[in-house]
Amino acid sequence: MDADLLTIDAGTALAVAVAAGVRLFQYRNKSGSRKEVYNVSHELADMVKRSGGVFIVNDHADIAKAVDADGVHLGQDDLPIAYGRKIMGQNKLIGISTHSVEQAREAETAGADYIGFGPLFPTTTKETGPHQGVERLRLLRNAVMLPVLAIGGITPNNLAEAMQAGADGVAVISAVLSAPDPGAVARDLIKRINTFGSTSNR
Ligand code: 3NM
Repeated sequence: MDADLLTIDAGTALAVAVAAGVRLFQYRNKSGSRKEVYNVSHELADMVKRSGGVFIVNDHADIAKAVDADGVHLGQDDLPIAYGRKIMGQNKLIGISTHSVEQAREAETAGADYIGFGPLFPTTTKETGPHQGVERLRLLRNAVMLPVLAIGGITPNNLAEAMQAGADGVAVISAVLSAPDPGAVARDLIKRINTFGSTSNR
């Protein structure tokens, strides 16, 4: 969930996603104050806990720890994984955004629990370099054992390409949040994901 793309409040958006069957949530807020990120994360963490889902805070390991989130997601320019682990402890999840096989291998060696890889397709949600494409995802899939979540420009129409290239799952922002009926798109994505068995070799 990206704070800058929300047209309704975060709690309402989360309730819609929970009702649609989404179980893994990340709160991403690049423009708000840390106080706002803390307050919203606190509310969302409680809601996700009640729903039985998994809640990850983007960027801020201290806030993730403070709200007892299930994990933190770090970018290449954020805290090193070892320090994130120090804050979060052994029992929480640490995810890392990666944009190359080399970064994915580094994340695996450093003890990440999962990696994001992207942008798989063109996206305007984040300023990124050129998109990676499914062939690079396929190469990365074969280079690491960690769960790989594909991100960037994923929609119900191209989700199959990501899964067929070896993604264990997908992370989606605008296709859901910018849709006239976010719940319907989330249900559609989940239905399509569930047609793929586990592709991993773990
Ligand atoms: N990270 P949408 S691409 C947050 O490549 C983010 O690491 C990316 O949003 C990466 O689903 C991205 O709207 C934007 O394209 C994803």
